[in-house]
Amino acid sequence: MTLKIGVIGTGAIGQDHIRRLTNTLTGAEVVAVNDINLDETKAFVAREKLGAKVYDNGQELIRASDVDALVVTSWGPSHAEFVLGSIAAGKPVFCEKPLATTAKDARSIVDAEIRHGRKLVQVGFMRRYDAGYRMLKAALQAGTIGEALMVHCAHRNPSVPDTYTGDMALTDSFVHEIDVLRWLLDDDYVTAQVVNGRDTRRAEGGLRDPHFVLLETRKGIRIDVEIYVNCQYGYDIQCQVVGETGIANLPEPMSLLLRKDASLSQAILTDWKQRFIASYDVELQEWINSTRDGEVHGPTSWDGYFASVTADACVEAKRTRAIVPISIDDTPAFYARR
Ligand code: NAI
Ligand code: NAD
Ligand code: ISE
Repeated sequence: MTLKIGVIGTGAIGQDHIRRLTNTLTGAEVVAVNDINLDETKAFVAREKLGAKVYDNGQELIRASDVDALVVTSWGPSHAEFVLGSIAAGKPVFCEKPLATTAKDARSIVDAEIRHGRKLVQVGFMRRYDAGYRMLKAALQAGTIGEALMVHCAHRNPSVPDTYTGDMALTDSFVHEIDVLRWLLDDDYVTAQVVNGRDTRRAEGGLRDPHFVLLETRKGIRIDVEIYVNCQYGYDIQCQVVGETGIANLPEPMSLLLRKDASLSQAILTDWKQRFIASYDVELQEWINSTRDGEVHGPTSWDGYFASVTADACVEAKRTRAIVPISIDDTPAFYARR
């Protein structure tokens, strides 16, 4: 059976996901699309020669009888409304990160899903599907470097658009580290601290940039993450785990090592779309397959809620300059890790 998908939000990643669902992956067909920017959606559907029907209302698209499952790739603040709509319709939904822009909204999704009684939500934390992060996790599980003690990370974007404002470094970018490190270390966070240094002159509209975040886990592991979203030189994701008997680094993306013009050089990517291109494919193919089999298995709405609680704690830590506790209920049995 082909999974008939409705996509809400046809911006940067929405268009990318529609292309991969249509041209790269198997078992799915995009039959419906919606975006508040209707003209651009219609132009995109025509440009790509898609057979999808354009809806002028997201909730109407969710309820459409020929839509089996939803992909939500609209602006973050609109995610909660569409995920809740999908749960109310009893339809599986893949929602791009963040699940919601406040912990309160994320919690309402968790509660609605539990009331519904079956897992319907998967959150777009695609780094869990990245071959490099999977190698790191396998090494930790095999005890290759003993127990993890500290983790040093960097999340660098060359620049960000005007729509990137306020605390999005924490709620929109850092949220990837929040999820992937929790998965990597099989641990939860207990405190957060945020430090701002000297701001780059490239940061506009009152943005603070860069940030340092310090997290402490239940097991006592210390994590530091630099988030620098106007670094200019490239899109660069670093992760180094310091263990008792060695150090493991996230592999660099493959690229030619050049000896030329009296230089030894290696290109650095500049676009997040390229850096995790393979992970998005694996993530969405697994989502299609598990949805067709009856239950989604990827990052859950509980993972999305945990990420929102942690991001909210980081925003408070930034504002107060204090070490902020991260407290959350135990994982409900409904979301027990497989
Ligand atoms: P974008 O701004 O290019 O696209 C968002 C689209 O959503 C726009 O076309 C906008 O018109 C539409 N939209 C906003 N509110 C809507 C609503 N209420 N109903 C229907 N359409 C609505 O943004 P981008 O970069 O594509 O990001 C979209 C989402 O994907 C965000 O949640 C972002 O955090 C996430 N994302 C995830 C990435 C990843 O690596 N997993 C990478 C980039 C974005
Ligand atoms: P974007 O701004 O390019 O696209 C967002 C789209 O949503 C726009 O087309 C906008 O018109 C539409 N939109 C906004 N509100 C809407 C609404 N209420 N109803 C329908 N459409 C609406 O943004 P983007 O870069 O594509 O990001 C979209 C989402 O994807 C964000 O949540 C972002 O965090 C996430 N994202 C994830 C990754 C990742 O690596 N997983 C990368 C980029 C973006
Ligand atoms: C964007 O929304 C993403 O999700 C990218 O993966 C991230 O690196 C970037 O900082 C976000 O704005």
